[in-house]
Amino acid sequence: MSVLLAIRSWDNAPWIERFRRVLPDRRVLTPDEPHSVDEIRYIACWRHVPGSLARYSATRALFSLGAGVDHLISDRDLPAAPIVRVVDTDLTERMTEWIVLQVLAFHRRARAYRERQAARRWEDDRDQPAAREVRVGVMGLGVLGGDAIDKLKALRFDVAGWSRTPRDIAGVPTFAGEAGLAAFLARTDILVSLLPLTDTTRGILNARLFGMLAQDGRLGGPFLVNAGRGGLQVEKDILAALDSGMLQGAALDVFEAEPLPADSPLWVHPAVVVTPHNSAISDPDTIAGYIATQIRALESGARLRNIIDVATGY
Ligand code: NDP
Ligand code: OXD
Repeated sequence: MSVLLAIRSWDNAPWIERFRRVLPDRRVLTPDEPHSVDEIRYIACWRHVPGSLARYSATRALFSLGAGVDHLISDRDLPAAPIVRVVDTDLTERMTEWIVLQVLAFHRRARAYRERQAARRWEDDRDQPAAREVRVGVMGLGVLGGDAIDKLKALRFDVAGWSRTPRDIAGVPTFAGEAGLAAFLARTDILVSLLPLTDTTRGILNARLFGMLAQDGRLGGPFLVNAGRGGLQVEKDILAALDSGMLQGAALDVFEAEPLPADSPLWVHPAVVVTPHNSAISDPDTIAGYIATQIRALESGARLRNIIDVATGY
């Protein structure tokens, strides 16, 4: 009944310590510790080495240590076990903080005021619109998109949402699928992406899509906020759209290649905000507790929660 922690690109130590604390009755180990393949019943992973998990055929559940599972299901060679993702209030609220921060910064022209301050220029914008005059479009109406919408609505932004299948959200216009995309984009001044990376969403944030965003809004042109995945965005298209004025600014937490290469022009573009994929970190305390609860529930006969659908990819 051992638990394998297959983690790359994050520090292992806090995870091992937390998992051992919440599951004191079993072995918690990393792939490089001596173990037998048959003792592993659960695997918790973040960007594991592709192909390295297939041999654990006694696995009862594969847990992603994040909300996204693209890092897991891009590996076609996994043990046949359900894949469970993180759904956690702590993670959700962290994400909403980041989204609200970026939306407010674009709405309240943070960049312009930083530049004016640097030049000691006392100049205000009498045409600052109110939040209710600014249209925010959220792509992805799942756990994260839903919470972001609630908080943006509380600030009185004019919010709409887009998802794969039709969703009803009280007081929010919603659009679905390819058929609803154009109408959704045409009423969007700040586009917020909280989509998962799947075969269908890869590269969706591209020149064609930027060209469909509203150009008649109170902010003088559209902005992009992406915290979904870097694979959703075409970075050369973002840069070209910023340079041509098709986009006014972009706040990006995720990138085609991570860490963002030192020579990426995104680092120095004045209209781009870069954060290092930390808009919503996975907190070892809460996530180890969440996974331990799931393991205990499964072993006492209950069903796992938050299993992803491999067919849709999220
Ligand atoms: P959910 O699975 O709860 O929601 C996904 C949403 O995306 C759903 O509304 C779904 O539509 C929609 N969607 C999926 N495919 C499409 C499509 N082809 N067209 C339109 N809409 C689509 O995910 P979460 O909200 O929990 O998380 C979203 C993503 O955020 C994660 O997959 C991850 O990549 C990213 N993330 C990033 C973090 C970071 O630190 N930067 C941290 C955590 C997550 P429908 O409602 O119809 O199913
Ligand atoms: C996640 C992430 O998917 O941190 O949770 O990106």
